[in-house]
Amino acid sequence: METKLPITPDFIRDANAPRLDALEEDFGALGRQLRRRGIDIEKIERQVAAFTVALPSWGAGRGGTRFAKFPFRGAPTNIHEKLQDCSVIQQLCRITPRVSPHFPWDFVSDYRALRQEAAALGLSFDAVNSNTFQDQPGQRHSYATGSLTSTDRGAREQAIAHNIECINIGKELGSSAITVWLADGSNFPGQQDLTRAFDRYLEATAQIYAALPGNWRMLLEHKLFEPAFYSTVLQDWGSSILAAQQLGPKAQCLVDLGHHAPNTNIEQIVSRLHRFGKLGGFHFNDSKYGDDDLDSGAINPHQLFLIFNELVEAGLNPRPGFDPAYMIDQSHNVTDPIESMLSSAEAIASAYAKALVVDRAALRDAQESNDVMMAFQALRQAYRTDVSPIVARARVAAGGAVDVLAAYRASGWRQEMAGKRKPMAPGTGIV
Ligand code: LRH
Ligand code: MN
Repeated sequence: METKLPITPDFIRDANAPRLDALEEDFGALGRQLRRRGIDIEKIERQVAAFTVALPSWGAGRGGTRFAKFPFRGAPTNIHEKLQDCSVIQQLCRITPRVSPHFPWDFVSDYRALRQEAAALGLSFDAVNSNTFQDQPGQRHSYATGSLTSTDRGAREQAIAHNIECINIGKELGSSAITVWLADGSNFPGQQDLTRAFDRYLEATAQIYAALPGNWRMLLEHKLFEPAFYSTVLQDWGSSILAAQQLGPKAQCLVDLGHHAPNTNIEQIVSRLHRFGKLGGFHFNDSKYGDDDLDSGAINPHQLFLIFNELVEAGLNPRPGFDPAYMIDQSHNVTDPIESMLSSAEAIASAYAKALVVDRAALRDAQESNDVMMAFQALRQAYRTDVSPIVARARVAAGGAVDVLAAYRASGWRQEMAGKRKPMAPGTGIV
């Protein structure tokens, strides 16, 4: 297969050349610091090099809110252009080799061709996302009062059929999971019977579950509120794990970091879901108030570290089916989406690397002996460790850039696309 990568490897090599000595110096210094702590930096670098996170196709475009969405020049407006931009991100950071598509936003006529197109750009496809939270032109049954949980049988069957269509598309794309997030819920007390709505959810998802190929997973994505503002059918991890246990082993829970009440202890939810073998994956982002879909690690990098601390513990104590799908899910309303996803991938890999340098023996001893301060300090020492030389060196070894943002800006990619791509239309909403 002829590869046509957006940025030439020579460009990246030339961009790196003046930065390599400093990187080696910083890596060496960190290596000596970690060796004093009994930690082998090469081992950490190998683990970081093996880490990957998927990009959301919808994150490559301009995001917006109900109030407005502000176009920018060179924005991608279809899946082909979004794959090009995702390839730029992968070329520079080397930890985002997969794209999670969303349907019908990414509908095309030939999915085999799309799979080959992605492969030529160094990309493959992660979990597919269904969409029964918007009505499409000419749609027979509206989702205004629900989709899989609607009291209208026609709407339920239409939503089930759409999810099965997404699975069939995913099979052609080489995916092995479907993420199901529902907007279904109510805005008024009494509007919906809370129990019957959940029963309809279980019935409808069971039909989607039955259509899953042997090796596929169904990732249930809970969310506390929005667009429903009184009750959401799958509102939290409790409802999600009950549904996943009822559905069967192929059903697991997906944790979108923005889908919880402020100050929720999300790392504890991660530990609970893992304990019962239902930790299926993540939508990484950050938030200060609601489902703000801000860049990962931009608001609360400590929470991201604590989540990866639980994931490292989970990796040391695996349960059946422990293979979380790591994906980003963000809305880029004011930044260049490529820069935001480069910055987010760095933040996510850094949180993982910090969790890998936790002195687990010291932590365990302090926990068992209730030495509260030393237990906290075992995590804090790792959190304040600047692991960026490890993340950068692993990236360069894989053909990426030392300084991803500097390399991206020097590439002139966005300006080049501004000259080639049709302008995006102003509007509102997430895509
Ligand atoms: C819902 C959600 C879901 C996606 C959508 C784009 O808030 O997190 O994962 O389908 O954003
Ligand atoms: Mn999400």
